[in-house]
Order: sequence, then C-alpha cells, then structure tokens
Amino acid sequence: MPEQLRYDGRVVVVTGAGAGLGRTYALLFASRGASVVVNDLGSNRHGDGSSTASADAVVQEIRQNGGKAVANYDSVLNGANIIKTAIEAFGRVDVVVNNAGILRDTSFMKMTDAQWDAIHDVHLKGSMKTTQAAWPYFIKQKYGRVIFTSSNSGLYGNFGQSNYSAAKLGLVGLANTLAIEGAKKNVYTNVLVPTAGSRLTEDILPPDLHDQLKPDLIAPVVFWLCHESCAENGSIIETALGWAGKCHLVRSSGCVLRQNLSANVTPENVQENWSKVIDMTSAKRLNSIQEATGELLGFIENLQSENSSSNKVDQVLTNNYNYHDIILYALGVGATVQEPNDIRYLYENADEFAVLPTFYVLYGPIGCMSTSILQDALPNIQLDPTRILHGEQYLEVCKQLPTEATVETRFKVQDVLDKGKGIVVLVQHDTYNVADGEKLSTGQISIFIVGASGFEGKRTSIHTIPTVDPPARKPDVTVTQQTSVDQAALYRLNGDFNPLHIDANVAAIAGYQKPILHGLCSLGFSTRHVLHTYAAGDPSLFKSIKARFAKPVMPGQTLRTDMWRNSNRIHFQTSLVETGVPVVTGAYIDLWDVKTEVPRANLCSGKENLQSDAIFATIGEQVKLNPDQAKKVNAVFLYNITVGGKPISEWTLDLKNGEVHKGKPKSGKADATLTVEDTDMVEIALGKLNPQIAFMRGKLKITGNIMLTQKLKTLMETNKAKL
Ligand SMILES: *[C@@H]1O[C@H](CO)[C@@H](O)[C@H](O)[C@H]1NC(C)=O
Ligand SMILES: *[C@@H]1O[C@H](CO)[C@@H](O)[C@H](O)[C@H]1NC(C)=O
Ligand SMILES: *[C@@H]1O[C@H](CO)[C@@H](O)[C@H](O)[C@H]1NC(C)=O
Ligand SMILES: *[C@@H]1O[C@H](CO)[C@@H](O)[C@H](O)[C@H]1NC(C)=O
Ligand SMILES: *[C@@H]1O[C@H](CO)[C@@H](O)[C@H](O)[C@H]1NC(C)=O
Ligand SMILES: CC(=O)N[C@H]1CO[C@H](CO)[C@@H](O)[C@@H]1O
Repeated sequence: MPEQLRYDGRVVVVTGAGAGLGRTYALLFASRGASVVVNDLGSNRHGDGSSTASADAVVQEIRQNGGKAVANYDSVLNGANIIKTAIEAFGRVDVVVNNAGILRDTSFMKMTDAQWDAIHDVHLKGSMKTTQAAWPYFIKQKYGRVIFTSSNSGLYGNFGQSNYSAAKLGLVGLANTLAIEGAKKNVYTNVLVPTAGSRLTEDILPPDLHDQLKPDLIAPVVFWLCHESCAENGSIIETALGWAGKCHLVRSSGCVLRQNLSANVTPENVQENWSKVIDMTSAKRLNSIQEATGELLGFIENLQSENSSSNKVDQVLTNNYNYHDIILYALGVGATVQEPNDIRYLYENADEFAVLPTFYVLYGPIGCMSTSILQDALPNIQLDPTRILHGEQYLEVCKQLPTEATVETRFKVQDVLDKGKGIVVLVQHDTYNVADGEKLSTGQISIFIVGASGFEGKRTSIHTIPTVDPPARKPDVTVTQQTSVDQAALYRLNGDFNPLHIDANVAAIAGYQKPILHGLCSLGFSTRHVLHTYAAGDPSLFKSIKARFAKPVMPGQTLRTDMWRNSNRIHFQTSLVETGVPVVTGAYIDLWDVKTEVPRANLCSGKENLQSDAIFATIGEQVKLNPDQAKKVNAVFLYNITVGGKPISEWTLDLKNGEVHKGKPKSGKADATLTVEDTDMVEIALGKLNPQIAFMRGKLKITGNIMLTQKLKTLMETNKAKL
C-alpha cells in the first residue's frame, strides 16, 4: 500500500464549491488535511440569484467532520477577494481549483453579446482572475497547482453551446501558456474535462450508467493532479465514470504544396493535394511551438535542396513477365502447395491465379544494381557492392496487377541523406503498364551505404516514408515458417544476383559467416503470412507495405511473423525463431479491407504454427512417464485452442487411458472442454499466467465439469519444470 496522499498544511481554494463537483472536491481535500476556501456565489446553475447558504452549508459539513474551511461568496471575477480570504484565514494558498460555471443554451443565431460575455466572464475571465491573484504567492513559494475546468463541448463542440464551448477551449489555451510560465517554479497547470450528469449525458447514456456520473468518481483525479507529488503539467485530463485519460492535439504530416522555393501555391495546388493535407495516418503530437515550427523549417530545407536536384526521372528499365516469373517469385518467398491459399500464386491454371502483390519490389534492387543511378547520385564516392545494404522498402499497388505484362519502371533519386554512419539514398520506383500507360505501383527503396559519409548533407527528407512501431501489446497472431537452406539460391533467380547472397567469399568480405538471405525474400514470407491471416488470402485486398530490414537472415532459419491489427493496418515484425532476433521491424501492411472469417493458421499444415502444439507434446511425454498421476485425475479434457478468438486446433488430454492426442476424444465425450488462446495456453503452461486468473478474466473458458479441472493443476505444475 502506498502512503496516503495528504494535504496537511496546504491551502486549497475551490470555486463554485457550494454544490456538485466543487462541493465534492472541497470535502475530499478537507478530509485529507487541507484548509479549504469554499467559494460560492450562491446562484443557481443558470447564474441567477445569490445566497450565502450553499457555501456555508459545505463549510459547516467540513467543520463537523473535524476539517478546516472558510466560506467566500465573491464572484470569480473578483478573484482577488477569494485569494484574500485564503491569506487572511490560513496565511497562504497552494492550490486553485477553478470550478465555478454557469450554463444557458440556445442556438448561435439567437445569441446576444450579453450572453456571450456572461459565459466568458464566469468561465474564462473568472478562472483567469482567481488564478492571477494566487500566482504571485505560487511563484514566491515555488509551489502551486492550478486546475481549469474545461468541457467536452469545448474539445468536440456541442449544438447550442457556442459561447460555452469557446470559453471552455479558451481555458485550454490559457493552461498551455501558464504551464510553460510556471514550469520552472514548480507551478503546474492542468485542464480537467469532467463529464458529470446532465441533460446531454442523459440522452447518450443508459439510465443505470447515467447514475454512475458521480462527482465522487471524479474528485480523486483532481485531488491527485493537485498533489505536490504529481508532476503532470500542461495536460488535458478527461474523466468520468471512474475512468480518466489524457487528450491532446495532433497534426498530420501534411504536404508541401509547391515544388520549389520560387514556385507559388495556387488554389488548385491546394485542391489537388488536399487528401494528403488531411491524411491523419502518420499524425503526431508536437510538444512545443518550437517543435511545431521546427518541423516546418525542415520542409523548407528540403525544398531548397529540391531546387538543385531537379524532378527529372533518372533511369528507366523495361521488363516482361508472365506466369513463369510469378510462380518463381512465389516459390522464392516460401509459397507452398501445402497452403491452399498459395495455390493461386503457384499454378497458372488456378481459378484465381494471381501475382503476389510484393512482386514489384523486385524492380527496386534490380534497378539500383543494373543502372548507374547510385553512382550518378554519388559522383564522389567509390561504391563497394559489399557495403550497399537494402535499408527500407515501401510499395503501394495502384491497380490489380496483371499476370502477364510488359512494364516500365522509372527510377528517380529523391534524396541523399547523411546518416553519420553512412549514406542513405532514397530511390522512388514507379512501374507502368506499357500497353496502356497506366501506373501499376509506386515504390521506394532506401539504400544504405555503410561507412560512406562526411559530405555533411541533410539528415532528414520529406520523402521519407516512416516505419511505424507495432502496438505495445502482445501480438494478436503469430505465424512461423522455416526458410530452406537454398532459399537465397532460389530467390536470386528473380533477378537480384548480388553475390552476397550466394558467394561465401563475398559474404565473408561483407562480414557475414555465410551468404545471407535477401531482405525482400523475408518480406515476401511475412506478406503471405499477413494476407493469409487478415485477407483470407485475397491479394486484391493489399494496398501498401512498409518495412525496415534490421538484421540479416541465414537461409534455413525460421521466420516468425508477429501481427497486430489496427483497423485496416496490420503491423508486423519478423523475428528469427532460432535466436529471437527481430529481422524486419517497424513494418506494416495496409489492406483495403480485412477478412478474417477463415481460420488461417491450421491451413499451413506441415508447418509448425501453434506454440501450444509443443506444450501438448510435452504433456504427452509427462503423462507417459507418470501414469499413476494421470490415473488419479481419471478424466478426459478437450482443449479448444483459438487464435484471435477463432478455433484453430483441438487436443484431447485423455487421463483415463493415459493418452494425449490431437483432435476430439476417440470415444465418448470430454468431461470438460477448455477454450483458450494459443498464446495464453503457453503462458499458463510456463506458469506466467495463473489459470484461475485466466479463468476470471475470461481468457480460459471451461464448459462441463469445472471442478475436475482443479485436479489438472498438479499435472501442470510437474510440467512447468520440463518446459
Ligand atoms: C450562451 O449562448 C447561448 C446561445 O448560444 C445562450 O442561450 C445562453 O444564454 C448563453 N449563456 C449565457 C450564460 O449567457
Ligand atoms: C511543465 O513542467 C514540467 C516539469 O518542470 C516540464 O517537464 C514540462 O515541460 C512543463 N510543461 C510545459 C507545457 O511547459
Ligand atoms: C519550380 O517549380 C515551378 C512550378 O512547378 C517550375 O515551373 C519551375 O521550373 C521550378 N524551378 C526550378 C528551379 O526547379
Ligand atoms: C531556387 O531556384 C531559383 C530559380 O532558379 C533561384 O532563383 C533561387 O535562388 C534558388 N533558391 C535556392 C535556395 O537555391
Ligand atoms: C471452441 O471455441 C470457439 C470460440 O470460442 C467456440 O465457438 C466453440 O464452440 C468452441 N468449441 C468447443 C468444442 O467448445
Ligand atoms: C506531395 C504532392 O502530392 N504534391 C502534389 C501537389 O500538387 C501538385 C500539383 O498541383 C503536384 O505536382 C504535386 O506533386
């Protein structure tokens, strides 16, 4: 138990404390040792009338409970008087909770100046006046906490509340600046966005939940935010129903609307680029005005260099391909006749014969090796093939890719970046169908040239397509597949003949023990895994892919693709099962649509996909070794193993006959059925997840004779040691 948070010796001012939230705050602060100034004008919630009764009642209640409080009846516009009350009664002030407010709604059209001013006076100016009166004391004593009460009407807007929402968001701006001005003096300002019961919430929430909009569930959040041990500053905290979360503004990565510094921006440029301006997929929070402006300056820096390197296409390559190339590529990236979804990539007469969408990534490395594009971009650098690495790759498919075509790929160096330890060259490669001139795909390859540097060029580029880290949670789905020792030898036939992937001597010069697998080959494996899992194998759902190649893979190693779904974006990371080392990172595939109806993982039969299979194998050995223990349980359990909630495999633990086998019981019915996610099964077996807790959290579902499962515990305990 942490020590109780206290306010002994502290003086807290709460405005509008005669009722509702304010009253609850005042009572809580006082109950934990604070001396409280209970301010209330005594008007009703529409701001009319005045009486001293409500503040007095709260003061009396606090005193009856043994606390210290005084009343103040001033309007918050006379904030100086409120603070004066604190100083006169208690000799100091430490916390100001600006809570007073009134509400009167009509539509914007009908609003008068007086209605606008009344709202701004109480909410914005009143909070300012009271806080400003306390500020000199805060600065002098190097301690102070301020709360402004905003509203989701301000953050999100609300019909009929134009004056109110404007004033409420005004408080956010005020807090943003006060947080900066007070930071060095330990004076922290935060905005609270409480949702208390009101007519609005009555309409939205079901009645039983509506009763949960209690001030008691909000007050502890304010209490913590104002405590001396809380370092939060300049934040917006939303809270209600016993929940709290932080809010902030984000900005899209936007779009430069002109080609160079001497070009103008026309309204049509804006129109044409609008979808990029408002594309929030890579939106981020900017933490300060310096950071926000700094990023813009970065764009201008890029524009300047754009001035010199013209927009011309640097190289063009023409290729023909047909079913032969498509199948070879698919085999190169692990497609197998054992996986029904792969047949479409392997058999030209299959109904849905198709190109694996990452096929066009092939043209990136081929173009960079077979043309002078890199040398032209780096005229003063001696290029050594063993020092050239494929750093990152992006590919977007614009149209359904034909299974046979003559295509033209246009290459353009977008930027050359000095990364200190080497140079990064960004090359855009766009592929067009020669037959009709239509663009089929656009790609970007980032080439890393190890050791080359010192030209003191810029470090960032607007052309960079960022990788995105996966969510912090455990992967939603995992698929593993072993590569063949001949994987690189096979993959080369797609046209990337870099000897690093086949010649032991070249590999040694580059510092590898053995020839390494092509990064794009691993990427092809993971692309298949993602499409199998989230697109029901349908390649036409593929939109784009981005990935960073972090570490080499040796042919023969086993790839594990960990996947996380975030709407239509599937984040993934590929790691080596043998070493646990991540090899493809920051990666994602964007899909047009997600299709998960078909349970996927069991279709890759022959490949070991489920981690729980190994667990059951071990349990099986254990049962054979300890037949007596198994006999004691004398029951049949069916395990229903799921991945992403879909049943994937079944195992029978038959302790009557001392047998563990895949599938349902060979005769009769199971005494109990246990449904559990593959990953949770492993956690339970490893002793990392307590089965009882798993059961209570709904991670382990049991039907049938639950009591019998208690007896399983001993068996599992013995097992843990073996795993
Ligand atoms: C705020 O404006 C609305 C009209 O949008 C008005 O009905 C309401 O009375 C105003 N509030 C106050 C306190 O004047
Ligand atoms: C608030 O104060 C903290 C602690 O000094 C500081 O880290 C933070 O940057 C400040 N916030 C703002 C918005 O200035
Ligand atoms: C700058 O952009 C304009 C408009 O796109 C173009 O006409 C002009 O040639 C460009 N100038 C340079 C120096 O690239
Ligand atoms: C960009 O190009 C224009 C037109 O050639 C030139 O006037 C201008 O000085 C250049 N700007 C920079 C920063 O090089
Ligand atoms: C296995 O789990 C799935 C998903 O929870 C469920 O729909 C199915 O009924 C379960 N099967 C058995 C035999 O309990
Ligand atoms: C980044 C981007 O798409 N820029 C485009 C903005 O619009 C102009 C035409 O108005 C295009 O030339 C740019 O490519």
